[in-house]
Amino acid sequence: MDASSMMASPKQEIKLADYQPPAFFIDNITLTFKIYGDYVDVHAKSFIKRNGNNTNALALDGSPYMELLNLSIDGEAVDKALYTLGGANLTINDVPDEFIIDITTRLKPAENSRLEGLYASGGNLCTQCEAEGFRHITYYIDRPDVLAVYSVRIEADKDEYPVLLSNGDNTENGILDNNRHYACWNDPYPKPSYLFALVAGKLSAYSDRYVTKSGREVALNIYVREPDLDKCDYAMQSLKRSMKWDEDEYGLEYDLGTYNIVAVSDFNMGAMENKGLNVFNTKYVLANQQTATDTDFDNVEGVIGHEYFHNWTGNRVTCRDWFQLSLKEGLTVFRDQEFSSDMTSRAVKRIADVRVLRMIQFPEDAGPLAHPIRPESYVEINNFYTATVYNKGAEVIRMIQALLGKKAFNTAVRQYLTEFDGQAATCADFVDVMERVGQKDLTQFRRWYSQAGTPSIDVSRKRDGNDVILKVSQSCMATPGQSSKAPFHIPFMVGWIDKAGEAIFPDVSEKVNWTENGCLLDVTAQEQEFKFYNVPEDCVPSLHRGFSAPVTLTSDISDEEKAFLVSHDSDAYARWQAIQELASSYILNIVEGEMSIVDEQYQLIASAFSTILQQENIDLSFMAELLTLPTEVYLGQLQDTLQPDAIYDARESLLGKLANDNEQSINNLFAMFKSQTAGQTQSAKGARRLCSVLLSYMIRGKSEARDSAKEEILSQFYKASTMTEQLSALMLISDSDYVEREDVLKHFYEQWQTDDLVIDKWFAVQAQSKRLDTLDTVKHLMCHEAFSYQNPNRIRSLVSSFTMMNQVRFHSADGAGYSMLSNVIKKLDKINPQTAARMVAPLCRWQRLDSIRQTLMIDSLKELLNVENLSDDVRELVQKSLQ
Ligand code: B3K
Ligand code: ZN
Repeated sequence: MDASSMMASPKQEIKLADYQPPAFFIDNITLTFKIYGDYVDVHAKSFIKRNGNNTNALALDGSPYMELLNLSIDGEAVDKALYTLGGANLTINDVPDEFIIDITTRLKPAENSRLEGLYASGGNLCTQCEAEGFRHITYYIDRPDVLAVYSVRIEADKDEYPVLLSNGDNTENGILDNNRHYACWNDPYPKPSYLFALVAGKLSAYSDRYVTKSGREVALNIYVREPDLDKCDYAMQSLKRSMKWDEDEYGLEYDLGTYNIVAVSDFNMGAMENKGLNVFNTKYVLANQQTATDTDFDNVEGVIGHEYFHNWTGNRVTCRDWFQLSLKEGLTVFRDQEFSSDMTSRAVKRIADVRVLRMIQFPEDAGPLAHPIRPESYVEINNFYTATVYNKGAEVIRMIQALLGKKAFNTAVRQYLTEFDGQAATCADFVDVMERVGQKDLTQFRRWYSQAGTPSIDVSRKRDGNDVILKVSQSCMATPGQSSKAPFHIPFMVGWIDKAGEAIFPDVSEKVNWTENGCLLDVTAQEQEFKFYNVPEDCVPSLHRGFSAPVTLTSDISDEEKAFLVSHDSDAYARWQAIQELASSYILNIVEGEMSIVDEQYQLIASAFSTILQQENIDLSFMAELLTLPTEVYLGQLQDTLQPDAIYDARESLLGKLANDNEQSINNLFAMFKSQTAGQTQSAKGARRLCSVLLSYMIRGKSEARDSAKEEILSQFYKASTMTEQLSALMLISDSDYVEREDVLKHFYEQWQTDDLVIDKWFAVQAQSKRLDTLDTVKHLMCHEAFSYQNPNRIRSLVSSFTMMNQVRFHSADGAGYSMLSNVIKKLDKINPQTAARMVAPLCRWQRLDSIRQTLMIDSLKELLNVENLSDDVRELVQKSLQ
């Protein structure tokens, strides 16, 4: 079936302001899945009750991808005259106030390349129902404020589908005729349809158990293909750590006897929190040191934690409607970030989260697709699983925590979960509880939910005798539909460092509390002054500590003061930010030809850099962060008009200068830590990370040094005992013009060709290469036997790695990168519109480019609009970006 040609008319925009409670509720549903060779019959028996005394017809959501075999109400077949079956819904007139409806549908999972609803992956069957996938399984009131108790029976051939899983606990299993068997599952917790899941296939379980705080035993299983069983342990340990962390931190225990996770290779997103039966992209489950990098391990832990934490924030308390998505996603991202911080390094995790926000969310907030964390309208909800809803949403929760204090915040979260348990709530419900329990006025703070755009803060200083006044002003750029913004309530963390490098804690004009992290200023007005009393001369303020709000900052802090902060600030984020700002300013000055100040700036950077290289007793991962220059994408955002080539060149020249001027200390440090890279401890991980950054400098040193770095890299590639080391060598080689390059890439492919996740890395590494021929390589790789449009991981590893992580080559001046992307989107849209839509964003940022590139990008977008039967998913984004 061609997906798009079957769709009815284009979807209409849905508005938050139009929300109406459902006309009917479904309290209970019993589903029977009969799985046969090339189809599945689904029988759904639902108990339906009218909500109040409306006189509406029963409107059920459906889809053109299923066949209706039977429809009866209270045991009687429904007369054809009483219902209308459109492409995507079923309306039944004259239904009673309470009744049982029986619906049988037939599905063809093997034909489902959209990967929503019931589909096949590697011969197994699985489901993805969030946001609106359940309507592809049966006709239903497919919205999150309809919560039902689900009982599921699955029947299938014993040999083809030995494992049969659904939500909740397994209640019965048995044998049927014709080599078939069945399994029954019951989930006692009422849930919306988006949390339904079913898996059937040939899978092996990696099992363990967990005893909850109150002594209940939970069976834990991770289901994978048999050969992958040796890659499940880290995910299992992460799951157990998550369960313990949620008990310790929020007093939240798991509530069923079973927690199942299934890993599948074909998945649109990272993972899905279905109650008691999470379905995961293999990328976030399978990991051992030979095949997964340290970053992969961190991602596994983060995503396992994220889905587990949804059991309370999302499942026990769900969302009233999809506009409230950040209620569960922002809060759960915040929880997984905190979990990962507690398991690893808080400083490094915070920096990683800030990087993601700046690389993905800030550009989104500054472009034509900007929307508040609680959007006001959408055409295709799948387009709103964005960095804004997720990551800015998490920052908003983090600000609430800062305003309330951690203790009161945790109490308030527990109170929210108690009050709304078993219900579908709104963001406003959440903030109301925070305000009441935390006893903090959040009236103005609520604007974070309704106003889009990244606020900018500017800070300047004025000395007044012994005192210093910080003048803080805020503004926020216009975003689509919001030309002017009311001021935000911004928690702004500030500290002071004296000239000896020690923290001081002066009294402040406003009522604030000092903690060891600094003092939190309530920035609420467009312009505001804060007076700090008795601040000695030469003290330097440390601003925006811990990245206390998702804003950009400018200030009158001089380059010398920034260099001082790099060496002396006790706040890790502020230290890192200070060196980032120095390096950014230098690189942009080079780009702009502001040569008069760059020498002086370079001296400051070089001395800060050498101080970092010499620092002892420092977390090595953090040291690696401090030595990593701002990315090209970040630098580009600081320009009014992006100059991709000039940024690349200037950044390269700074890397080269630093490599040359610090050759000896870089080599020494490398030699020292190279021997400490074995194992999976935090310090071994840190040593690997640091060595990888040091190598990236070593290859840019003087020619002799470069030769020995090359030897080092080639030997690291061939001898590596971990994927982290092998891949970091491969990335440098892939970027190079070494004669060995082709052999190395071939070797890697042959070494790993049976491991899909490693082959994804092989594609990604080539797509990220800064070589001039990379676009040709990408096009060439699209014809490779291992490339497939059907598998989202593969598409992302080749195409998105290029379009999102290779700024200089994607924006090649002839527009070839843009037409490549638009051709991929066209083709993919027919197969998997959701994944196609997730690739559109790089083209939408055309306003940021020069006029020649703008025209080329707009042409590529317009070409997409001309595609016959373009999906709602892609059309919504393209249209918005051309408005
Ligand atoms: N809730 C899912 C995302 C579903 C995406 C649907 N397009 C994963 C997560 O955030 O945990
Ligand atoms: Zn989530």
